[in-house]
Parts: sequence; C-alpha cells; structure tokens
Amino acid sequence: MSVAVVTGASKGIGRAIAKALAREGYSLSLGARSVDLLKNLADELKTEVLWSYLDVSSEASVEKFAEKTLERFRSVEILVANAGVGVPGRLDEITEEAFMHSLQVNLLGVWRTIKAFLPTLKETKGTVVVVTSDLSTRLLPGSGAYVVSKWGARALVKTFQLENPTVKFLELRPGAVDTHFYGKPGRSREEGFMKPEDVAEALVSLLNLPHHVRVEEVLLRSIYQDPVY
Ligand code: NJP
Repeated sequence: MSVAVVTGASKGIGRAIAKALAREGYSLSLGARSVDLLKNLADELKTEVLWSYLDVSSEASVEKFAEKTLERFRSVEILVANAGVGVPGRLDEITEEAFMHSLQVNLLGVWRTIKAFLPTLKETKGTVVVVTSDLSTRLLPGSGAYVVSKWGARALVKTFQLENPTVKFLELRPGAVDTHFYGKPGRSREEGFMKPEDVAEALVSLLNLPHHVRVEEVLLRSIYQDPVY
C-alpha cells in the first residue's frame, strides 16, 4: 500500500486531504501540533494511520517526524507539505518576530520537511505537493510577510524540482478556502470561498493521472473569487 505524509493535517485543507487520501487507500503519516485533533481524525479513518506531534518551525521536530514515519512505513510515495500560517500586517508595522514566524513556518518549514523526506521520495520516485497560495505570484498590501513566504515557497518548489528531476514537485495554489486560516470556518461559497474538500478532490484527481505526467502547478479559485493575477 502506498504511503502519504501530510503536514498540517489537524485542520482545514490538510485534514481534508488526509481524509481523501485515506479513501483512496493510502496509509498515512499525519503531523501537526494539535495532537488531540490528529488522534480524533485517525480514529475516523479506515486506513493505517500514524499521527505525531510536528512543529515545522523546528528542525528537531521535523527530523523526529520523518524518523518515526520511516520507522513505521519504511518508505513514502507522497509528501503533502501543507502546514502554514497567515501572518497579517503592513510591512512598516509588522514586528520582526511575526515576520520570522511567517518565514519559519511557510518557507523554512516547507524546506525542512522536503529535505527530511527527499531520500525516500527519490527511492520511490515519489511526488511532493506543496500547498502555497494564489498569492505565490502576486501581491497583497497588508500581508507582505505572508506573501514573501509564499513567493519563497514557490521558488523552493521549483529549485527542488530542478535539483531532483526524478521526484515530481507540484505547487498547489489555492485561493480563498473556508478554514481556520480566517478564524472560525463558516464562510459561504458566494463570498468566494472554496471548501477544503474541493482542494482535496482536485489533488486526488491530479495524483490519479498516469505516472509519467508531471503537473507542476495548479491554481484553484472559486468562481465567486475575482480572477486577479
Ligand atoms: O488553514 P488552517 P488552511 N507546525 O489554519 C498547521 C494555505 N492557504 O487549511 O499545528 C506544524 O485551517 C495547523 O496545525 P496545528 C495556507 O497558507 C490557505 O487554510 O495543529 N503544523 C493546521 O493543521 C497553508 O499553507 C488559504 O495548529 C502547523 C494547518 O497548518 C495551507 O493552505 C489560502 C504549524 C493550518 O490549517 C493550509 O491552511 C491560500 C507548525 N508550526 C493558501 N503551524 C485559505 N484557507 O484561504 C500551523 O492562498 N500548522
């Protein structure tokens, strides 16, 4: 059975992706800081699940997560680097601490996670999916530290791809999705929000393409969200 790793699996898009991959028959290694939420997700899923505390802003935590995953499953076919945080604030007002947090999670967290799983992904000729943002190629005043982290994450994905042609790297770029990202979920489709399940189903269909097809990036937005590039 193929093994998929999902970071940030406790809530939102990561949780929906974990559920969709379980349904597709993958065994799962799930990581996030909210282990209570991971445990209750694991209880729900009808597949083999390892859940572990993971803080992607810590090198030690990422390495331990990768070690535990490989101890249990030996190899990994799919890595979904999804963990991320929204960090609002104008660039002339944001604190250095908040800026660093954005980079530590959204940029370096992705780099650490890919680096830790790359050896097994090279062996399996696997796929790395990085959930960035529709903002990874555009600008949003008032969210500069977040936007910079996502542009950086896009550059990471592309550079990893050039350096590792036998692994497939997919940049998944969602627009607005109704998750904890905006506080409590509950926003409507008509306000321009997709559901986390919409993103998960899109990913499943891409993963089901023939192995020789490499989808390098996908931008997904609700029809109610303005197309801005
Ligand atoms: O947000 P949310 P989404 N270490 O808050 C985890 C991108 N995106 O699902 O640690 C490990 O419901 C957190 O887990 P926990 C966004 O940038 C979204 O929307 O338990 N995990 C939770 O599971 C992000 O990359 C929208 O708190 C950490 C998950 O991340 C991805 O989509 C638009 C962590 C966040 O779940 C998923 O976000 C867009 C850490 N240090 C891009 N910090 C959107 N929702 O509209 C957080 O363009 N997590």
